[in-house]
Amino acid sequence: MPNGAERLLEVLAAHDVEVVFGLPGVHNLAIWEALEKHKGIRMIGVRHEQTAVYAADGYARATGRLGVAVVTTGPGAANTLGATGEAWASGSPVLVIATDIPSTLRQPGVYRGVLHETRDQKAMFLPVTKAAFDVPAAHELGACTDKAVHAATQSPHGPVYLGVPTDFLSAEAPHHTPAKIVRDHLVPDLADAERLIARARRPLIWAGGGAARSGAGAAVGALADKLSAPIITTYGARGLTDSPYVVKGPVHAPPVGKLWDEADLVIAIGTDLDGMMTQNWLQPKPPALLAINIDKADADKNYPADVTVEGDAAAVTEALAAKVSAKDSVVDVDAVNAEVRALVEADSPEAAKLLRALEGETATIVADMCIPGYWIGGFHHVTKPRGLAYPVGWGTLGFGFPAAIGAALDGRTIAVVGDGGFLFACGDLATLRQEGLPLTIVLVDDGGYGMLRYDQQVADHAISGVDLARPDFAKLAESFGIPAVALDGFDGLKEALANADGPAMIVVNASLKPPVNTSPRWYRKNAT
Ligand SMILES: Cc1ncc(C[n+]2csc(CCOP(=O)(O)OP(=O)(O)O)c2C)c(N)n1
Ligand SMILES: [Mg+2]
Repeated sequence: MPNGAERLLEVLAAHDVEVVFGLPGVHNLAIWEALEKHKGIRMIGVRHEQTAVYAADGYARATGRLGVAVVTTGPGAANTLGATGEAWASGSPVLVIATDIPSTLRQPGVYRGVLHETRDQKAMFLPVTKAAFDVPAAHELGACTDKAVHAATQSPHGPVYLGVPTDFLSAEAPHHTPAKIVRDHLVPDLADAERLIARARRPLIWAGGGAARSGAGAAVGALADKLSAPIITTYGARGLTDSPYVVKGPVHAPPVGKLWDEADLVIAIGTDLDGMMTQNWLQPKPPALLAINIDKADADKNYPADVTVEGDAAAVTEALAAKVSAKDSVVDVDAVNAEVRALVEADSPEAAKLLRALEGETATIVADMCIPGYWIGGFHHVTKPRGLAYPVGWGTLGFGFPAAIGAALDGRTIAVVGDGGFLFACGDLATLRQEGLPLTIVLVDDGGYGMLRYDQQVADHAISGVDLARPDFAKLAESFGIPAVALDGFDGLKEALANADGPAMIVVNASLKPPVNTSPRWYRKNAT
């Protein structure tokens, strides 16, 4: 009979998993042995466990599929927590499989000093996962893996922890027939929603990550068409639809924010209207709010909804678009977009050059929590669904490069990172080289933690701890066998991107001012 490790892979393969990201340890080695037999699954060996989960997350965001990470017990599992938290806050379908100490050596509640032992490894993951499971017995390994995959991939998506005592991987494990994942397309009664829309003269559509994950782009475009309603996309929904009603800028830019203020109905689709988008809820409560969300609690936790439609964003929006009557156009979206472009040019000509270099880019872009990343998150017009991954969920610096490794499994990818965040996972240049992935790193070197330097300036603090010694990044990349060029400013960036093929790094020496979508520049202020 196959062992636990083989059963684990069998269940993953039955759920169409083709790639996993991992780092071996003595406890999980049976999985590498099983991979030798199971040629259908590709293991991308990474250089730190944070990368295993970031890459799984980047893969999940780029493809919409399950991202899987395999790590070892104790410190290996703990090393994934920042990345797991980012996947959790961004609702990414990620499965973190970590081994645990042998079940035979465990004394519940007692730390005995077994190699890699943690008193309660699963407990570390509870606050940063949608669900966490410990496999209770070897014969339940298949069923438990199946349950974990279901939890991660069933809406609302999220990361799931699966803890496997190491001895179960080599024990006999009976066959388990995985259950098919079925998506719930049921559309509830829409009468209340229709009434709310019928009354509105100036509706606004606000689409979030849930809309993107359910593939609601066409439906959202159709609804906007019908209602002549502008569409504001959150960071998690950039590129959702190519509808001409999409506003090409963040709601933190006053001409876009005005659309919210002047709307008499906001139709919020697959979004929780979070603090990062709404300037910590300083956007006023809209006169009417219609929320469409698979998770009712998520739908109106931040702004009370007049009507909540609980269901799949794509299915509900499509049905609604078919039912509502057409409305006349009240908002000139092209004029708003022109205003936004002018604002960027006036605010930061250098940032405008960065954005121009990326205009029309068809590669997937993965941005880090760096100033160029904030500009891209706010102002880059993304040309395809899932075309931008950005760690706004948890604000996780160090996401950009390792998540891009996962995204690059799906095709050409550009990681935009700063000199500070890149060093979090620079060892994974070795992974990039080893796997030969189509990933170009655009590293903007401003001599340190530029965003924090700005925070210190506006707070009138001393400039301290933010100017950093850096390596010669181009030489660093070249030492891994990755070709690199260095530019002064963004002028040559478009050409350098066009010339980059396979693993590559472009170092840009430049310093940008943070954009209006970063919190120190939010324009809405508390009345106090
Ligand atoms: C895990 C984590 N640690 C620290 C921070 C705080 N932080 C946000 S931006 C930033 C500076 C990033 O520097 P760099 O990558 O060079 O980008 P820059 O701001 O210079 O463009 C820091 C330290 C964070 N968001 N996440
Ligand atoms: Mg920097």
